[in-house]
Amino acid sequence: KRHSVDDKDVNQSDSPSRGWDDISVYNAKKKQHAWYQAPDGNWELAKIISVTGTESLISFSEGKVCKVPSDILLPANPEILDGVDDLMQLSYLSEPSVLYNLQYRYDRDMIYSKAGAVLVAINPFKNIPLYGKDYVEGYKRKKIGRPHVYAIADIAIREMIRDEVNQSIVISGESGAGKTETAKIAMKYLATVRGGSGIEYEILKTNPILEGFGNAKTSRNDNSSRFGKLIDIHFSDIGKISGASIQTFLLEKSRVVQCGEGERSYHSFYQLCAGASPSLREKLNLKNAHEYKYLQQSNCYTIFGVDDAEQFRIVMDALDVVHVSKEDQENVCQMLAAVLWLGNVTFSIVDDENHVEPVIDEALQTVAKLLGCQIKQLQLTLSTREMKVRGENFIKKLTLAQAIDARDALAKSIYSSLFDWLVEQINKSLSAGKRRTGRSISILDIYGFESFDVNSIEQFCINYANERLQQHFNRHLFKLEQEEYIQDGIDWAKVDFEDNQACLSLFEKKPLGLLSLLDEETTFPKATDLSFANKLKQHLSSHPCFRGERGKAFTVYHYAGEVTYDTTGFLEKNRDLLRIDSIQLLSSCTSELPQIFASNMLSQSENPSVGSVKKLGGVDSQKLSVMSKFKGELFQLIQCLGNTRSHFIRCIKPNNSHAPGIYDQQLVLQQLKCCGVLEVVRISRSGFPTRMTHQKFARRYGFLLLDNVASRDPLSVSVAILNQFGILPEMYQVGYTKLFFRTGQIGKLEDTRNRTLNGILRVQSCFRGHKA
Ligand code: AOV
Ligand code: MG
Repeated sequence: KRHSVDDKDVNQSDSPSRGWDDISVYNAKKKQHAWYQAPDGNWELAKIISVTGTESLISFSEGKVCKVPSDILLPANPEILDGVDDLMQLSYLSEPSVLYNLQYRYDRDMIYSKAGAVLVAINPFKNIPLYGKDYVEGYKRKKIGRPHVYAIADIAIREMIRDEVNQSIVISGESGAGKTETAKIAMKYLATVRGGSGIEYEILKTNPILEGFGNAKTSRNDNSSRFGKLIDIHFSDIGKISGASIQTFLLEKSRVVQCGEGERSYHSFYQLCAGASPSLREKLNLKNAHEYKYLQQSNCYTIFGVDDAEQFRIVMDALDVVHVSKEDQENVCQMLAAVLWLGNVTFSIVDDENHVEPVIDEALQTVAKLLGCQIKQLQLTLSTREMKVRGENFIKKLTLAQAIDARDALAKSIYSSLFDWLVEQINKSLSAGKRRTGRSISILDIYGFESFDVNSIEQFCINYANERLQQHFNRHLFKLEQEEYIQDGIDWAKVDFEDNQACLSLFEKKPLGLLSLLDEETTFPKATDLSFANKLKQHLSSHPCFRGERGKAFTVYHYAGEVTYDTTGFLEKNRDLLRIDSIQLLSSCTSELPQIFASNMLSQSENPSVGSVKKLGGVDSQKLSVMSKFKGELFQLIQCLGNTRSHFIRCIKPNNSHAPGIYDQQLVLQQLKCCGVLEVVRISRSGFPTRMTHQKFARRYGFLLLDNVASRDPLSVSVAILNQFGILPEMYQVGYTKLFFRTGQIGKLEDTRNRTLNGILRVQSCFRGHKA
């Protein structure tokens, strides 16, 4: 197969403009440059030496020559277009042209490019001198016009003020692509140009806190965010930052109790172990990181170039800034230590039915002390489960595996409650006493599309979220396009467009969609992962975006590619029962935070804080599952974004070794596809992507006209050119101010123009030669 992008679309489409390759408008010609795809999938630039019949002889820069079928070549852009700021300026918007242009720029440290309205940011994996005061000034004063995060942030501010419309900056990309760094760069710009009251300083300080508690070293990023984040930055009437609020999504709880080889749990644990003062260590009975079982399992304690002790101080200072008292800071540390010690709790078998009880040792005693609960009560929570059967309560004793589950569940719920509590404190501080004017810029830093060898409910949630965001993205950009067409009086019906609604309905349809069926199985007592998988196959097999797989798996055709999900653990993880035993234990604690956690958990399980969840999710609030909670949050998020004007930044990771200067074509291509950049290009290609004002067009090509044009207006000159060159009527449209062309059309005119100009130059140099 020659190209991997949108094959499906290309084949399904009957519109001539929809194909990716524009074969219809490209004839291989001698001396032209063209793209050739090598067997390894990489594209190489070649020069056409000769064309015979359906074959072309091509040569590569290293001197190699070969004969290939002409129709597998793609046209290359003229050199003059090398490294243009905006991919849409390319005459041929093919896959290799896009890849090459981005690489050309990346090699020159121009990591930011535009794809129409979208900013593409390629992670440099090194410090590049594009930031700081001078650049901020440059963008603020509009002295620099090159694509940049600063430019996006600046447009957001201007449009918010000018149009009185709230703005959002939506950042996506895969793990390690640079989303969080980009979000910080945008925040810093806003703080620098629109700060003043001091609150911007507080806002910036939320970063080390959220990263400390919500980021971890993974195999793909030493500082990987394990949650999604939306920060709304509020502005006063005079356009100065007046406050902010933060919303987080789906913290990865499982990392607290387990993580893979070479990865780490949350930074906060290592920071505490490395940075706590001697008196705090004594109070918390704190040991070194490698003495805690939860941290031992991955055999990785440090991150190259990171000083956890120093980070601890930075986080504590940041907590000062957002008005978390010293006492509360100590409470936070106490909870971290309690989680670490919980992991060290061990069990011994106490009867001949393999029931266990926790061993009363230093670990159990320390946990009880840190939480402020009775040892007896803690023991009970970790070794029994209260069950309700036919209205009657009874106590079930736990086996070792069940007890470990209970212990880990407690650790996870303490940690995620702690995270939520911190976010709440930050929000209190950032909004304290500030009057809201309603103007805001929101920045969304959210996990991108994921596809691994084995995909579980986490990927299912994340990819569903991306599917939703993608629709927002498509519709938004499409609307922008549409507006421009309509403004210029162009016939809009000639542009066809298709979005990912089908895949979204696969998820959301009621009662027979993925989410409804998952929730239904989750509440069904006898259901198993297998019965869930079978149910999906039974009801959804005819859906175009679904395919049943053997055993417990199923495949979804996402906009970014197909992903096979393994349903193992889906039901259990979706249930994530707010174990009433944990809540009881925490509410019996004398320490302050556990009590707050318990009441928050209770209120969450009884009446979901988000009233609209019930309405939107349609699920019994008593049994609010992880998925329906997430779906509710996601709907709210999309609704919020829908009320803003969005600006999109797509972060791209150029290689998997986190090294500067390496550009892996296939990896970049895959991401351009996943984050919708190629889709933007496709949407644009499906319309009339090349635009030029009548004046410019007449100026540029008017001299090619055979009859005299001096006296005519730009529009009639333009029309004369179009006629003379036989540009087919379906290939262009004439707007009030601009001409709109289908992709590739301008290339033809450029060819003629260049040939003519070269001819003139040759004649001139001939003359000069004669004179000399
Ligand atoms: P992510 O947010 O997209 O991943 P990060 O923003 O954490 O990725 O970036 C990963 C690393 O790339 C950073 O720690 C920096 O070392 C480097 N980096 C990113 N952007 C820049 C930049 N503009 N200049 C210099 N270095 C940069 V994840 O949170 O894992 O999805 O879950
Ligand atoms: Mg991140």
